[in-house]
Amino acid sequence: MISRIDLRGDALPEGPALRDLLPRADFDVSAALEKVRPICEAVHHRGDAALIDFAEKFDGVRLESVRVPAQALKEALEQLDPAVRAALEESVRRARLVHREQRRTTHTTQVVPGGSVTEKWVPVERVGLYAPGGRSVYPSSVVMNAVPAQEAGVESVALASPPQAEFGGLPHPTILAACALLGIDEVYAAGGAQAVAMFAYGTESCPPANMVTGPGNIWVAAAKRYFTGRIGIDTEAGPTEIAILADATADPVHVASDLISQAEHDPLAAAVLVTDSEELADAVVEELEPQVAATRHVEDRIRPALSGKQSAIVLVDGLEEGLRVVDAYGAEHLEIQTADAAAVADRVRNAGAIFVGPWSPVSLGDYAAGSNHVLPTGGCACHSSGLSVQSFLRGIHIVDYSRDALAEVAHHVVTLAEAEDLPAHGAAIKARFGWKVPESK
Ligand code: HSO
Ligand code: ZN
Repeated sequence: MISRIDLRGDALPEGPALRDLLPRADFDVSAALEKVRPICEAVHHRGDAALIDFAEKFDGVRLESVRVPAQALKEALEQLDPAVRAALEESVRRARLVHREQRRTTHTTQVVPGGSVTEKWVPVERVGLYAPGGRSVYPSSVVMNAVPAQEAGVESVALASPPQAEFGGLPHPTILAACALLGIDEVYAAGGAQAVAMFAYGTESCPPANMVTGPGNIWVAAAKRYFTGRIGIDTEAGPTEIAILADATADPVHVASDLISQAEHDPLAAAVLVTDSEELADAVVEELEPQVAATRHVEDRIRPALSGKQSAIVLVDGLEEGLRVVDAYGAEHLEIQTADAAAVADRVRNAGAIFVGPWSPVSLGDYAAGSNHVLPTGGCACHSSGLSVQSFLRGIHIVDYSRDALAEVAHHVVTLAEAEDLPAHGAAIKARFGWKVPESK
């Protein structure tokens, strides 16, 4: 059900060569770009009419309007299962605790007497959140996107989610209920690339947004790439990944269940176990079969995910090598199931989020740890972080120098301007001092 990659014996290769030995899904966003271009341009030129046509074509429902009426949001929350409501409320409460502490404060550096640089943190004005429909109806992802945006102080937060034929063309009721719970009252029934285009260009019913965040399928990822530069995005978000670094002390029952938990998302989801213990590897393989057989999304997602080329058990010579492997892989989620797990976790450099020890499974982080579950996939953890308050803020430098403070450094500015063959830059300084470079003190 899951392949093995045996890296024991020879020394591990360095950098990209090591990465090439590790499993990863094909998720070719650039190939999807050409397909989303006409969709995006149709929304540009025909606005709401294009969104309504795409809903009919892709979602099988003819909409009267793309904007979800306030009444539908209210009713969805009223009809939400009270246990789900309580769980979502706790998820929101914990996420707010963590994300509130990520807020940045304005800071002024007095560079010289009379010369200061202030860094002022300003939230993005308007953000469009995306919540998938179909196989992945995740109210938890509404929480994970909305909470950091709200804690950052974003004034205008709208959400789009695909229209569902079985709910009369509205997005899924749990998505609507989550919006109502979070105070998001501007919701659109739009899915896929066309929803991203709606936010990027704006339509008659939806004003344009400065940024789009949220998970989605390859079409959503491709549309985000199409609009990069015009709007801000979080990440392109590929299929979910779990890597587990485990030694002989790990419990194979936990390891197997955690691998399956993320394989449950998608046939392209990745489950990777890195271990120096062949006994653990064997015990996990033995555990997988009965646990897989006992769960729900077996044939459509879990089996293809575990047996796909993106998943494997990687055998290494020891913990040091294991750490090199997980760093080269840069997993979206990394569990550390070893002796002294906290110390091992502290040494990891590349991961979207790290889950320490036997009582911190990824499922906890998906819903209720307080951490964010919108995380970099596909190795992007080597250069990017997950969604946070910071994602929705811009740090603006405010430069304020007096005459004396400028005079003091003027000769350096003029010298560098000359060195770069940009004399007009230097002249902008000299013009302020009778066209002369002030004497340096
Ligand atoms: N593990 C997914 C998020 C999620 N899990 C939503 C359950 N619902 C990507 O981090
Ligand atoms: Zn998950």
